[in-house]
Amino acid sequence: MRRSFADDVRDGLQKSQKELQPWYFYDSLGSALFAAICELPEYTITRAETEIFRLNNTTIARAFGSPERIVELGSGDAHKTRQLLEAVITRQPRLTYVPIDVDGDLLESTSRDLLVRFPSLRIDAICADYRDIASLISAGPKTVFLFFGSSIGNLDPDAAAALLREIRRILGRGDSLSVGADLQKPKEVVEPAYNDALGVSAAFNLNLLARINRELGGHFDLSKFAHRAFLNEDKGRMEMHLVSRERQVVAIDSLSMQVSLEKSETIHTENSYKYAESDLDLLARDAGFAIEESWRDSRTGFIDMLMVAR
Ligand code: AVJ
Repeated sequence: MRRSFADDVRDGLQKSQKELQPWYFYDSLGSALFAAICELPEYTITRAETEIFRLNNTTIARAFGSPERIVELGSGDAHKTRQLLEAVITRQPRLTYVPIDVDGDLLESTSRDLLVRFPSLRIDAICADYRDIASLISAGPKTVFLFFGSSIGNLDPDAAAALLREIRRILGRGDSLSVGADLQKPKEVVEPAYNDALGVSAAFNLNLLARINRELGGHFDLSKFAHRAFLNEDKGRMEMHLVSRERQVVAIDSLSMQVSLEKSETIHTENSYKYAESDLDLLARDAGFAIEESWRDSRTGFIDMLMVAR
């Protein structure tokens, strides 16, 4: 089973390049900050995908065939998914939706909303890390997997490939997986999305330290850390870090741990890979899928793909 927040914080802060995993951004405050990021003019991903679903929801729903269940990895507030669910339910009232998310409160409120809006829908919500998919979902009825919003960008290429192979093992031949990915774009466009003028991305990043303070008895002084986000062109990814503004030692009570940071030392908190279309093709093929259809937004370079299990 997946390790705990405490274990991952302890391990991550003992590495030579300190790191915290991005799945821990999403406590209640973190989910709210992420929802705010989605509204920012600099952050294009959410609007791009919303446009794709608005223009193509009936086509996409038709391409799903007639699934018995739709499993969504990292469902969040399922805002964009609503339009798709609506299009699917119009074709076939009977459907089970299986949202998987690490934020239990959000999962519950979203599920309640959807049940009211779609009375014929059945929901089996799972509060978990979607990387444990193999132990959460068993093979069986005709299934469609959804992995939207460029969540795949958080995974290193090897981990992304492994996750897609696990999904493939659950699916039957002809079942599909729909993946949304942010395409490569110039530094001048992609960096501001993670360095917005309002400072919401900075707050989202710093909230990870605030969460350690709240849940693990940490003593991080947030004013002693700066938010840094930059495009790592060699690796094809945006990186987020928290930079120590001075040399400091921080106690985390419930881990009985002292964290020493040099001035300018960083804690690496997130990677967001930006894909080339050719990489996506390879990724799909290696995992046993074929990209049968894909939809791009009109302005920013975002793609939603329908990968069909071969
Ligand atoms: C939810 C992983 C797609 O990487 O763009 C937004 C998270 N991090 N701003 C992304 C995020 C900083 C987001 N994903």
